[in-house]
Amino acid sequence: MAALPEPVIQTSPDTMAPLIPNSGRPYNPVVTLNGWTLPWRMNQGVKEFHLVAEPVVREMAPGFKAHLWGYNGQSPGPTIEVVEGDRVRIFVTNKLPEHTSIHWHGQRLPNGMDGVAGLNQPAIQPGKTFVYEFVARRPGTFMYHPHADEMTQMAMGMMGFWVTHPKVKNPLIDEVQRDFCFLLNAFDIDPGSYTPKIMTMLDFNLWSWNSRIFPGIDSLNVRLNDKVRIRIGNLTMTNHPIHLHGHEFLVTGTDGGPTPKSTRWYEVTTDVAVGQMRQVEFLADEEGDWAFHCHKSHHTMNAMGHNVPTLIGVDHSGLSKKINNLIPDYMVMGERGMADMTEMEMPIPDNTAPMMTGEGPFGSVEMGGMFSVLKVRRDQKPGDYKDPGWFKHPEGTVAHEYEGPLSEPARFKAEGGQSMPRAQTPSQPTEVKVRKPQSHSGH
Ligand SMILES: [Cu+2]
Repeated sequence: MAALPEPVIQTSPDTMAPLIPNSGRPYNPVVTLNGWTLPWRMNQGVKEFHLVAEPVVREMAPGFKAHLWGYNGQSPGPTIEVVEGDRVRIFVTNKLPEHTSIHWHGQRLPNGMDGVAGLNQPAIQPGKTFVYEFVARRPGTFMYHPHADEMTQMAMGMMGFWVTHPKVKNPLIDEVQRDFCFLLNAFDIDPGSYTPKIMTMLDFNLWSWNSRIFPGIDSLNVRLNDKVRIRIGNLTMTNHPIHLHGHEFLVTGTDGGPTPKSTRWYEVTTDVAVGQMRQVEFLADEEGDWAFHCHKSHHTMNAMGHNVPTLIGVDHSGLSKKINNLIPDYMVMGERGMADMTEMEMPIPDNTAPMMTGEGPFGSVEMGGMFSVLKVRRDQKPGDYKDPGWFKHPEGTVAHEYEGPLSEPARFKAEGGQSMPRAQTPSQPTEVKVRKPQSHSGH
């Protein structure tokens, strides 16, 4: 064991400052959202890292902790940053109760280093340490994750990010002032419990970025007119259309490396499919607090019961009172929409994140899950990643209530009945099935 580099353990879910390389080739380091970069040691020209696969406690949001599996104290594991051409040696110690392995997703490497247990190597048994060694041959955005009992180990949070910086100036890789990265991951943890349900295939209830959920995801803080790169890897079981407000970006890289310039066009949403990586770049030239989130609206919610009928527009006044005589705790949901739920402040089980929350400068943001904020500030210092607080809007630039007179809307006079002739046959009576509200634990 004397030859092993001592593992570095992280106990905090905070976004750590970029790790400026103090040995090896220089590069402009990334910032891992609610994460960190693994330090290394140089051993005769080889960059040596030590990953420890182990059970961890991850704070997914303030007040909500999950019992996950990860690396070096956290889920996801630390980001590994190297330079194109670096020879890399990674020691992997297994402190899990079952065997594991690590697959270096996207890398060019000798077949025996690819990490598929059974196919490329024997699995790493509990208590054992394996060594992987290869040259980081191409620059780009990568991930790592187990390739042994994969369903369990990924559902438990085992994964990490990998960035290979270019060795020399690459015509397809621009220099940027801010370079962020995070993984998309998802968990199914019942309200009030701590451990993910590993058999879940699709119906996850926690949609996270680096095992954090809004309002637990740190904001991306940049200086006005910074060139910004965001690298995203998807290790969930569904796709995520990632959407940025207030700016247009280019997809400058995928799993395969930098995209040719002829393939780039501006957009504000990019879909990241399962197992994919995307790199987006933009000029942060609009000051403000810009929402940045997955556009699937159920992915910006936290744990909730989904199997509830829609009651928007249904007048159930008086109904709860009648039912309350029979069931004292009965509550009707969402007569005007679901927003009421944020204000209801009903008691929730211990260790449960509220379904939609996050206090903004104008009230509740009514979000959860895969949501964060890009904060663009004139006075943010170069290289400073501190949260500048909420944006102070210049006078007269905030949407506000209109207080003038309201005129009657002019409706189109001949609405309907023109192009579609009425049915000649009398309509048949319709049969309606009434679904009774089902009971759900915790609601
Ligand atoms: Cu999503």
